[in-house]
Amino acid sequence: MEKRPHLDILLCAPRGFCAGVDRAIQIVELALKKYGAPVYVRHAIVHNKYVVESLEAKGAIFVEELEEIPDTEAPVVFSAHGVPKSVPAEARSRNMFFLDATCPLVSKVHVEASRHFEEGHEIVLIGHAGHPEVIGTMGQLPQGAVSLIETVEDANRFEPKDPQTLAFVTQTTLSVDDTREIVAALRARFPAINGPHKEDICYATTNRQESIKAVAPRVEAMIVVGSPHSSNSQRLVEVALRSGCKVATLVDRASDIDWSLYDNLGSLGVSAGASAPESLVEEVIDAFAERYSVKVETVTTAEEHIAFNIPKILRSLEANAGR
Ligand code: 0JX
Ligand code: SF4
Repeated sequence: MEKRPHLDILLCAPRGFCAGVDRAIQIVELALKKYGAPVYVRHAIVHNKYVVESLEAKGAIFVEELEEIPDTEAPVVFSAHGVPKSVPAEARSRNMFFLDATCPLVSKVHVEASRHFEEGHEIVLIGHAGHPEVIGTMGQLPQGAVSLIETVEDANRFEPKDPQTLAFVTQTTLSVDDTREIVAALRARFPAINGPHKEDICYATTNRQESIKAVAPRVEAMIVVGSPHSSNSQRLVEVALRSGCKVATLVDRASDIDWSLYDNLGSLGVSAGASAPESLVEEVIDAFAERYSVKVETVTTAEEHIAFNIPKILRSLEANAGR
């Protein structure tokens, strides 16, 4: 039998599901258990194709806007990324039974933005145009109250109404390094700007980027498990490339691997975005194990022990789950 070549796999830890994703998926699953199908979900509960398809198979129906949902008594879940204020308002006006799966760390940014607004600050949001979290955060306040800044160039061009009453908030899944530069550009121009100590990037985003930084310089290639539209997963690929790894790709699952990139490999780094299930990481490692004789070493750069509460109305069921 042909001898398989050796491959060292360095597995990043932490990787994969964060507390906000875990909570959001549980909300849909518990709602399905408690109320039965269908459960409507506004926007992909998290940006992962496999998660969405698995929930669809259990009876979840995904829509982009509430207007796509017929008048119904079925629960309607808002995705982990958060929603503009107009969404719960519309749901209430239609007497919908809704469950909000917005990550508490995204809600925290909403609260911060609202506080700045009440204090009379002009608000800058650092984030990516069109992303649902950005739409949700901007939508906490009246139109025009929040200006979006995506790059250092935007920060250098930005003209506030009054530099003395400026405040900033950020998207939670940004590149830590890019955001540091944008914040520095804003602080240099507007020393009085109000904001968090560093930014609003969450613990999970920070930890996953840190672990990539530890692994990427040690390997010939990196694979990040995650869907193409997942912002935090895309950032992990960028971080790997910037950390000196020549080949870094995002794959939804093993069947998406472009094997021409992984010929004659001696070492590979593996990580996963905050919305990617661990089963798909295992699937990717197994696919390499079919071609290589693999040795897997986990590189741990942080420990995570965070969990978020499930909405009260679903909690009794959570305690009974698995019985
Ligand atoms: O595109 P994102 O990284 O914001 O979302 P994803 O991939 O669903 O990750 C989990 C949700 C993150 C919210 O902050
Ligand atoms: Fe919450 Fe961070 Fe996960 Fe987003 S990536 S859902 S902010 S914990």
